[in-house]
Amino acid sequence: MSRLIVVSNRVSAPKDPAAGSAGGLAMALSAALRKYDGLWFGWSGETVEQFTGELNIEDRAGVTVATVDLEPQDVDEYYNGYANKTLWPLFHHRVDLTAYERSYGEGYERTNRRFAEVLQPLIQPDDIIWIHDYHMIPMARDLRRLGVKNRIGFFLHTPWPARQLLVTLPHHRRLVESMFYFDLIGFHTHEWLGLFERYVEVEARGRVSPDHVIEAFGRRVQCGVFPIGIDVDGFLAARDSVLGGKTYDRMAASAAFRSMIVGVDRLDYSKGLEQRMLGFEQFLEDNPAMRGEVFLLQVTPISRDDVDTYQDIRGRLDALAGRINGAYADMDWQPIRYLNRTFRRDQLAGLYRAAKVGLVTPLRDGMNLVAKEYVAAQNPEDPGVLILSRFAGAAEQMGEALLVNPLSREELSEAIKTALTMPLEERIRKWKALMQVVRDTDVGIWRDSYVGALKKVAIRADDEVVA
Ligand code: ADQ
Repeated sequence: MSRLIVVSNRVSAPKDPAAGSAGGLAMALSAALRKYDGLWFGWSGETVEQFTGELNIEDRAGVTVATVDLEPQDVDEYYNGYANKTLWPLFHHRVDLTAYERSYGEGYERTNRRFAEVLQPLIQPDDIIWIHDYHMIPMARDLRRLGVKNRIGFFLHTPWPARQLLVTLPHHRRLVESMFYFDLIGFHTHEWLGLFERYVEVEARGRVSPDHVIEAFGRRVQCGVFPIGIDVDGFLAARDSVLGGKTYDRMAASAAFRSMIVGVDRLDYSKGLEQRMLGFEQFLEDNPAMRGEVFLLQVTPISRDDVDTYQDIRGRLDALAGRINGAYADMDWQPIRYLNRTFRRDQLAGLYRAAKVGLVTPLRDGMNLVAKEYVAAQNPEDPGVLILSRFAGAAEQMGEALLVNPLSREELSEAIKTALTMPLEERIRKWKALMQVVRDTDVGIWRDSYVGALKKVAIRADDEVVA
């Protein structure tokens, strides 16, 4: 039987799955891998003075993980640099925040080569390799150069950017060309796949077939859409656990006759947190009679704090929450409860369940799992309402949510009012449709359909292209 080797920058299989971790990729992959015979390979998160390529192998909650330490320079240039300061903002349409440093690109390529060199001896002939996310785009090319003939797939967890933005990246063609060493490239949505195809057609004069075989740079690659989701049964079990129930009761008591709106996001500029707070402020301004009756619980763990843009936005959010609370709070009511911490999965599920509204308003997001978690946690007899940014990948499937433009504070204000006053029958009708989507895109379905497609790819990246 072939093994599945999953590769991602950070290997974050939690020691206790119920504890969870604040990151969509980590949650999805640890749920997906628990059922597979295989290996998860990536960076340990640690540094050593000089790179040795020595592997640390251990078992974490049933998942075998193999990690390697990196040099501080790799971490600066590859991880904090090219991945987090260049590709992340660029792929989230933030050219204004994108760093175009040559040394970052060089560090990125060097570190990917190092990963490939360490992984290659672990690969057995029947293994299939599944590489994740923007940190690892060139790695298939590096593995092929080392003679690896196995099936290698890639999945992008972020959006793919519009061509007009991607061309601002020096060496953008080199980056895209390296993707043609994979056998299968997966995206969350048709929109991201369409943007990738458009880039290839215009910039590389490539050809796209109706079944998404893309031919360019003298090579061919199969592409496809595989929308990620959550571990639905696991999440329902977390909601119905003792701690899930206790958290629900505690929040219901604390909300006492007030409606809770919940937001749960890593502290990241792509999540639209400032715009969300401003939209909520607009709602308070527009609806004086509802002040005192509603509050926003915004749970936002600190993320990527080594990168200065993240420190900047953290400062701005602290100030904004403080200003809105200062302006609107009363002696027994505060409009925004802003928390920089993580919660266990069961607590999170209880929080979602107690909230009348889930406010998920990223400015750009590959998918967004919080939208799906919020829906899954609802009480079917009296469900809350999901407000969802039209710019999240999830909006392509979750059209029954209240879709908003997160940049418009007026739209946000109106959507909050609509959600809070929505009749029960309409809430139930919308929730049922959304819950069906959540079930149809369960993380197990995502994993099996991707791996199944990778095993079946007919035209291999190594096949010669006939002109
Ligand atoms: P993220 O940008 O991390 O993921 P998202 O999909 O919303 O975004 O996943 C976040 C995960 O972290 C959720 O499972 C959430 O419950 C958890 N989380 C957030 N805050 C938390 C807290 N305070 N305590 C505990 N858990 C918390 C990236 C892409 C997304 C894509 C995923 C998966 O940016 O677009 O959906 O990968 O592909």
